[in-house]
Amino acid sequence: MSKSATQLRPKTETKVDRPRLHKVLLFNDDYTPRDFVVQVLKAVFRMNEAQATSVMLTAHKKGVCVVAVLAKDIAETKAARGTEAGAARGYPLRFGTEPEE
Ligand code: TYC
Repeated sequence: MSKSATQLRPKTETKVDRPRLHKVLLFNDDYTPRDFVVQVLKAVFRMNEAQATSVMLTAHKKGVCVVAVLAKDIAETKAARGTEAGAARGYPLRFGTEPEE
């Protein structure tokens, strides 16, 4: 009696790690105009005016604010776009990323 194909086939458990999420952080500075920060948040992170204003004010008051929690590559791309948008206008606006938990 031969073993069935199912028994012969090596057991292949596919344990895929869930992609780790990264926080996008917005850092305060003394030079970037508030309105410009709001514009960048709306354009890059698809926030509405109220959301963008709230995030900008939190960064302004506390020094830093979590903008979004995203897959690593998307978080890094959006952080870079935000920082580049500021640099293109001569502002020191800075976004960063860090792994969540
Ligand atoms: N602090 C800036 C100002 O008073 C505004 C600002 C807010 C800049 C948040 C950066 O992440 C920031 N013009």
